[in-house]
Amino acid sequence: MDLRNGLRPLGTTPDEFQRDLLSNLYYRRGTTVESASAQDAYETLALTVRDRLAERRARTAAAHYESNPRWVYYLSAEYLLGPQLEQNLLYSGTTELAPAALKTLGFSPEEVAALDVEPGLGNGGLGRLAACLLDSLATLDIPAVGYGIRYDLGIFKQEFDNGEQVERPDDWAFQGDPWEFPAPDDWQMVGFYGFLGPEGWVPGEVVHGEPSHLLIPGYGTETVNIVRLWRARAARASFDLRRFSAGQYAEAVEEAVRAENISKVLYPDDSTDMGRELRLKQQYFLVSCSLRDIVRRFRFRNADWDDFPAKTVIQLNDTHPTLAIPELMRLLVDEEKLEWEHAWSLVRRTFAYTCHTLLPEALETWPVDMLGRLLPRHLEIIYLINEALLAEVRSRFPGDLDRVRRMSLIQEEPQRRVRMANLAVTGTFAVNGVAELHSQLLTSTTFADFAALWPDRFTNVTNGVSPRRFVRLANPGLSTLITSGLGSDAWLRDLSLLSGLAPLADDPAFREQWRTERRHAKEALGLGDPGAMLDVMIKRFHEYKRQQLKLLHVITLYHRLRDNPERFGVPRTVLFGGKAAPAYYAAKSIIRLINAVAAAIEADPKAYGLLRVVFPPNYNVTLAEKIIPAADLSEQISMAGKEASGTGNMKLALNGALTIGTLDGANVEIRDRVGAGNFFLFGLDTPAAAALRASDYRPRTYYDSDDELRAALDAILSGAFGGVGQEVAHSLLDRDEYLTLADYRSYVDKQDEVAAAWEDQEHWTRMSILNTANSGFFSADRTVADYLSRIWHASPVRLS
Ligand code: KOT
Repeated sequence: MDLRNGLRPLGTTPDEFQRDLLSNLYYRRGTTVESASAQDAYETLALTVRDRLAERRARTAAAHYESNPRWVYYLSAEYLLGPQLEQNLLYSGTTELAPAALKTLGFSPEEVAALDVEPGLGNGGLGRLAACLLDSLATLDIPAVGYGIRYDLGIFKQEFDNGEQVERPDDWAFQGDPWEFPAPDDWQMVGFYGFLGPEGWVPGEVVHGEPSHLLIPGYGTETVNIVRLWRARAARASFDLRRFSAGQYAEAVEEAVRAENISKVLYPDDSTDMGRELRLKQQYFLVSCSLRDIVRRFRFRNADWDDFPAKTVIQLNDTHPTLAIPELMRLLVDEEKLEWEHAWSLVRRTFAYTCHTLLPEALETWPVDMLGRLLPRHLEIIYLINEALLAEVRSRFPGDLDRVRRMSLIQEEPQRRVRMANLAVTGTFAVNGVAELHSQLLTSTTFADFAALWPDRFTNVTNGVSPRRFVRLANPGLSTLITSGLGSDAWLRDLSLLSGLAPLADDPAFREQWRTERRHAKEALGLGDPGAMLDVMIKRFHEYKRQQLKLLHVITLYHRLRDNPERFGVPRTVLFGGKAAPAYYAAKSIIRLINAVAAAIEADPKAYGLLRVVFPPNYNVTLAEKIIPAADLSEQISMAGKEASGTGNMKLALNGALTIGTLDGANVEIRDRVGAGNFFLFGLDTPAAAALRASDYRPRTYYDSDDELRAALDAILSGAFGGVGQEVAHSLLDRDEYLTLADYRSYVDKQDEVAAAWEDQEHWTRMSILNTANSGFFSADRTVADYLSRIWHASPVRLS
């Protein structure tokens, strides 16, 4: 087959690229060189780059059609894709061509790159993981589609007003998104509410889903996959001309507004269950549009439903898309008229579920009343699934009523609610956690009952990150050094090759170069003295992650330098980055207090040149790519047993930061690989933390017995930081849910070891190189390879 359909590929010479850029400026942007704005230049460059990927996309689609492969569909309510321009330049091989071409339009690459707005369609780790997995799926030539929601407003923009977080809307696509291909012809219809009549479900409200897609190119291969994002639109006829003519302008568009609100805004929540009807509507909207699209695609090349599970695997990114299970049952039973048992066997062989949490409060449940009103047929289907589940439990564990109660899809007390995680485990053939420890804890705690019933269903797939985005693009200087050290850039597609750097840790000349590159990255970040240790804690704000522990350490360092500036030791810049959910008041108080402590230290001349706290607002992927290469110390200090995995920990270690951390999430695996001697471990482990939590834990005993801890908390309580943060101190002294005070001494002492290690820069550099060299396992390519061999069982389709 002619995969190019007779099309000539776009040119790869500087002249051809420049000619295409000009042509796009005239014919697609509709302007001229003389009148082009920076925005014109940016959008024209984006189109010129996008065309090169679109050409590969067309050939990918043709090859996929030809081979009728098994497809991986990734369903996720969030994608945190990061800025697109530099990635697409790299992946299309045009990075070198762009600057000269832009110059003919009169613009610098920097001013144009600054206009590339990142689509913030996710909150944090879960959304960024989805983006890294799509990158690796394309890189490994796996036929895959990501499905998500095209929120008009992404994760809010964080500003500080008097140190306090304020949230501003993130109107990311206000100027239009040059990377996006609308596909209005592929619209789907989604029903809500209504009733169950003799003919089945009659929805009371109907909304259209209109898709658009972004290109997901593979690196070092021709494959270009897509992520398809749905936007809610009113069904056409919903404009009420009668009301409009009568002057009721708002009422005339009411229905349209209600429909379009479904994809209006990303819920800015991380690791808690967000129980709101609009959120449930979003979830069903995503699921319903995507499943119909998946079925439509299946039908291109297949006729028999029995082939569906062999051609399709649908990965649920946490429970947010779990309604896909009853929705596919509904399509098969109500619309396709399959027998229930037949349909259930297809469904059960199609879906797999990834769990991303250990926090009980993050396990989604929906009020039965609400779900039944919004989706009456789905609730009925959930009840039927539950009947079969509970029958199986009773027959396997006769008389064990408590087990039946625990495993039921319906929680009865204090309110009847549907347990989405139980539904997800019941309707899938594979359930995975996201790090070894997490997967173990899932089967021993959260899903212990289900693991007893179906032990083979549970597995682990340790998270990973894109080495292209988080090393090559974020840290070009270090990447060049790695390539020269290894003699090849093959590590970008096989990150295990980084192990070849290990012998170079003993080479003083290489260590010198390593330090030079890391210093350049710090200078590029521009946060003052590049000789100071850059100590970073970048992640969403949550009490379990324990930014408050880092803050107590900062206050302790500050007290030490005030008492004894000559003996302070190594200069540090402590950098915090991250957002708190707008309604998470405890986390917002911690942010406020960090800013107050930063201001107090900044205002104290004694601290000058020794200690600085910086907190750049609006931490996002763009900012992460600047901070990570510059970091010396990576703070991964969650209470053991709470962080499912973490992925920032991997990005930082890969770029040569040393970790100070607890034995939590993927920290365990990072330490195993980089070596205990190159990792600063502290704190209670999971069993010890769980035991202390289960006992009569009294945080005040630590306050009473530790002078430095007491001084730090007293400083907050006495108003030393502008009277701010007293509630933070009280919460630690009275409750301390996450054992911050119990781990304080171990943490501060370990930080003293960190400082001592920093004094020996040759040794520190050795450890830094070994962190990079031994972190190749944490490539998302390896993660995808694990998903393939343990869950997806799909094969590559290569072009050429
Ligand atoms: C949010 C709501 C409900 C359930 C889970 C979440 C969630 C979990 N959001 N982000 N996560 C993080 O996912 C990352 C990718 O697996 C992990 O590395 C991280 O530990 C989770 O906290």
